Amino acid sequence: MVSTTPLKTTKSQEIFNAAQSLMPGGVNSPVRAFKSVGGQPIVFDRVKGAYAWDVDNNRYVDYIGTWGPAICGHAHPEVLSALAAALEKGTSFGAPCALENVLAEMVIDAVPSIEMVRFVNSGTEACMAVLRLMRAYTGRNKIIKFEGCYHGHADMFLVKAGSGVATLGLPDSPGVPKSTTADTLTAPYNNLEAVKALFKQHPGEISGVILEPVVGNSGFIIPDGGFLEGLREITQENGALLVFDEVMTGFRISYGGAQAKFNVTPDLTTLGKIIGGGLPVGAYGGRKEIMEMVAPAGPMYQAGTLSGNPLAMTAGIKTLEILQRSGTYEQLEAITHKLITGLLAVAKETGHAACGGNLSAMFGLFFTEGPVNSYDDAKQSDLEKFSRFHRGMLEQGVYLAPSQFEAGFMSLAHTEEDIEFTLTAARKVMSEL
Ligand code: KE4
Repeated sequence: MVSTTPLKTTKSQEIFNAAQSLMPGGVNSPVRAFKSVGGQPIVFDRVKGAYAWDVDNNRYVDYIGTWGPAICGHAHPEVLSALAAALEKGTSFGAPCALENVLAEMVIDAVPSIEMVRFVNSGTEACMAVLRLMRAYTGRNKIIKFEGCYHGHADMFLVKAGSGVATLGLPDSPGVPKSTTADTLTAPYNNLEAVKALFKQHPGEISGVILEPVVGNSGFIIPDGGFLEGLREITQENGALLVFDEVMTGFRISYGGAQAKFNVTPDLTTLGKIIGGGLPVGAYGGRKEIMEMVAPAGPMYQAGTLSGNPLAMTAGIKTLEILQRSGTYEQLEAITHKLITGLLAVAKETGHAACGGNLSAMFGLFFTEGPVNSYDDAKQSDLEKFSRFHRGMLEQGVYLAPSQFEAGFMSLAHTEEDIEFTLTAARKVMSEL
């Protein structure tokens, strides 16, 4: 049923207003403040399966899934009961525990590039550490990242994606000294020539290339045929490392991540989100000879109080066990494809230029003819229309990422009825856009 009355969000507004004086922007992560789509964010009370309820008891079909971890559905009963049992033994040890071995073996078995892994507490931490490892292993300082790719909020990655083919990094944020980003080079995504030019300009200085093998942070952008293979060749030719940041794509694009899907094996990989099953976890891993540089096996220092804690390990183990079950990724591909093709059909029906797609349980939509192959293309799409679409869908009980420069996340809990509900809402909203 498509609702016609505006949402009652009194309690959300009260709580969010009070939060303004307590936390910067009233949030603990900027995207949650809805700045790029406008309007008041809703305050969650609880989540279950494919749904979220706000503090005014409005229900939403949730396509964010806490930004990826909830691929099995929110508050999965098997994950919750495993956590309840683990809680009896305490929340954190700060000492080795067998659960770390279990999750490490699962990750090593699943991800082609990973022979050894280190757990940390967020994707940002994983990317910070992998950058230090790239430099420690090669003895070189420069890195190449791509415009529109996000690797967490560590200084070296907060680089203004400059115009032109290749840009020496300019900090994106105050508080980041130019010296910190001077070694961060950027190139447009899907542009191998730009990468070759950088290696030509800086012979022997570039430690490696880091990228989202499928981009979720410029909106949803897939690699052109040959792009990932080309990066593999160029890095090998230049004695540099290839690093896939699979914090978002790991165990989502396939059980082995984007690297398994595209059959391109990087030297190092970062993970997060899904491997923590909703609790704080990140990880970095790769070839043993590289990973053995990490303390205390080697000289490269990295540490963390809560790294490998039993609760996060438990939630991650149970989540991967569920994902290992047969038919999982076929189900995710089928239902996500049904959603995105439905949304594109509704856009066409209601006269809006739109493009988009999915890879397994990750999807995206832009209001433009497309195709969208880079961050520059994404920025040309109709951002204002996206904001109105987002607000309209929220009013209809559908919770989409509050920024055009994010991706959508499907779960095993979403049903055909949820897709029909979403498409009915989209038809109403798009016909009024
Ligand atoms: P965290 O530090 O947020 O766990 O991970 C950083 C990170 C690293 N690499 C990739 C490819 C990522 O997508 C992320 C984090 N993703 C965002 C969503 N675009 C997290 C949501 C947020 O910032 O609140």
